[in-house]
Amino acid sequence: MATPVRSPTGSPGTSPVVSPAVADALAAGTAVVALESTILAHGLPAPRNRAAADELEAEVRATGAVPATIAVFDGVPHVGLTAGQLDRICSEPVEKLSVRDLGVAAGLGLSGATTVAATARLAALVGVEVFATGGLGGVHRGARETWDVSADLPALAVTPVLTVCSGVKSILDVGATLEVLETSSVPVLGYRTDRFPGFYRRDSGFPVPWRVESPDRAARIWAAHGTGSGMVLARPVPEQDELDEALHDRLLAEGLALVAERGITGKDVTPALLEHFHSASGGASLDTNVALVRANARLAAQVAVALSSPTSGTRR
Ligand code: PSU
Ligand code: MN
Repeated sequence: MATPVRSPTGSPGTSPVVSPAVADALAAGTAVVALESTILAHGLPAPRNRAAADELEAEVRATGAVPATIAVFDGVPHVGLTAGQLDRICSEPVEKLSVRDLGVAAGLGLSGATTVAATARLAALVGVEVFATGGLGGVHRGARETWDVSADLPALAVTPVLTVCSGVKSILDVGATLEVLETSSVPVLGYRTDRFPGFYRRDSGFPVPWRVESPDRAARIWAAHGTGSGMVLARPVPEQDELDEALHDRLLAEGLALVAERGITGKDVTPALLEHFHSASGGASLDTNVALVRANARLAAQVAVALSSPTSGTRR
């Protein structure tokens, strides 16, 4: 087992292994996009998750950037995975690792998928600035009693990474999540929208603080941000892939009731709700989910390319 070291950002853990393709790109100043693995291991069912893993990387490559999917194997974080490592994440029962779990995984030699929080942390550690995912974790409904607030929020507050996502799921308290992002000095930009996206739906019911029209503009804002906190670029699901509103509302009510009934808590809440959406919608939510992450991977790659372009003047 590798020797645990203190990372420069103060998190206990083990130095990440960077794949040759990602290391070359970073050395050359080529665009790199980090991709999350919890959506693969705990957000999408097999075998669709494995196909999605390839589709996401292909979207990034087709846009001219290098994909860096991130996960932990035998205690060691890896940035940029082999096909065999993607197979493991998508088929083996692996842990769900947030930032606090990285040191535990190192010490116990565990393998796991990384959440938004842990993926962003590891990306920042090796110098990857742009990250694509589906939805952020946030403040859960009923958090006033349960205190269930995703570690994604405090991580974005202190991690200099631009996260491209489709907002947050309506399984969360969207208003409270936006308030915490504001408190955390994390700017939230809507991509060609004035409404904060609600993952399966294009409009969560809340406005987005700022709007941008192009990847280049998002890259400029990111280059100027520079406070040490992260930034969120929220892209709504493509119109043709949006989940039907009535179906969405029914699945949400059922899912929330099911979690309460079964007494599901902690890190099992989000996967349980997602699983209910997928099984009870006959796969419709799955199509929506994959479509939005693919679109986010493409947009993230466009922003990363704009950042690394020698003529754009946006690279820090
Ligand atoms: N939101 C989604 N799909 C997901 C997740 C969030 O729409 O798969 C995953 C992400 O990895 C996120 C994590 O970081 O769930 C948040 O989990 P929790 O709520 O336990 O912090
Ligand atoms: Mn939680």
